[in-house]
Amino acid sequence: SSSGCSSPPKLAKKSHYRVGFSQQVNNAPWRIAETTSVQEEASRRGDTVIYTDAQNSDSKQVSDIQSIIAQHPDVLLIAPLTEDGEVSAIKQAAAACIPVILLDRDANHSKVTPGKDYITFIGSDFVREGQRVAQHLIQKTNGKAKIIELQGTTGSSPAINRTKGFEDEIQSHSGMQIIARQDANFDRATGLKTMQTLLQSHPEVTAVYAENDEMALGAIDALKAAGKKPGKDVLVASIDGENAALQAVQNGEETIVVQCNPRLGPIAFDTIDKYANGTVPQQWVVQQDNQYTADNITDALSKGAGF
Ligand code: GYE
Repeated sequence: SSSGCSSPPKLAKKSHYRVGFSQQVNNAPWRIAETTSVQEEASRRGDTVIYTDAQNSDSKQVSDIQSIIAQHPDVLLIAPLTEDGEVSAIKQAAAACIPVILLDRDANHSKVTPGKDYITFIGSDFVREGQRVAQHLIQKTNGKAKIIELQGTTGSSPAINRTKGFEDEIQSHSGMQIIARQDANFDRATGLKTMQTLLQSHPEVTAVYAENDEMALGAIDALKAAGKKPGKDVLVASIDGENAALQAVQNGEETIVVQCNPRLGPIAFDTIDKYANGTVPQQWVVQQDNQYTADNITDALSKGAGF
């Protein structure tokens, strides 16, 4: 590249690193668990974190990343809000010879390439998560359901891939019908409002697929307010594994929660170590996920599975 460093830039081995961490938003259990995991792992190692919170804004996240670049960290962790929104900032970091790792969400591979513009993406298999929800609902309903799909933030890698995994999986089951799908921004209040509106036009709904727990919990409140029993009249399924959703599995209001494990700090810092030692990581470091249903929820809760 014109800047004179390799692609991706090398990382000199040190006993302690200054690590930039650009978080997209920090407003709900999943993100707070992720942020805590990164901060705790850094302090365990005596590393320093330069932390920013973009408050759900692509443009703020770009300027956050620019301000971190100006402080010359050894390495930069980015949890990008959307697949396209932070692409320019990822390239700016690389041009400034700062190696980047994408954490929890990926970027658009037609615009940036892992192993070149950034070291790797560390996060879950979102397609698989969506498939797991679909397989459970197909089995639970004998392949017959009228589904409302509450989608995550438009343009984000988990929303794109959870939709794909779920919809590809139900495609061969003609009785599995999506009667409405809408973006509810991975947010509980938006999930509640969206579900209230959709229930008026689609009272025949028999299942809700929420692409994260927060939206499912909002949908459960909307169902109750409309006089419907979640878990009986309408099956509710979601992804993440936060405490309140695991409680909903325990009390029968949710039929499945597929885990998306937010504890990414140890994996991120291990990957930094490997890279500094000269090992080129895989282009995708896959986080391992569990799933929770009536069959294993008591055991999972006793082991502190939630967050
Ligand atoms: O499922 C959701 C959060 O990017 C994997 O983002 C993450 C998702 C997670 O807002 O709750």
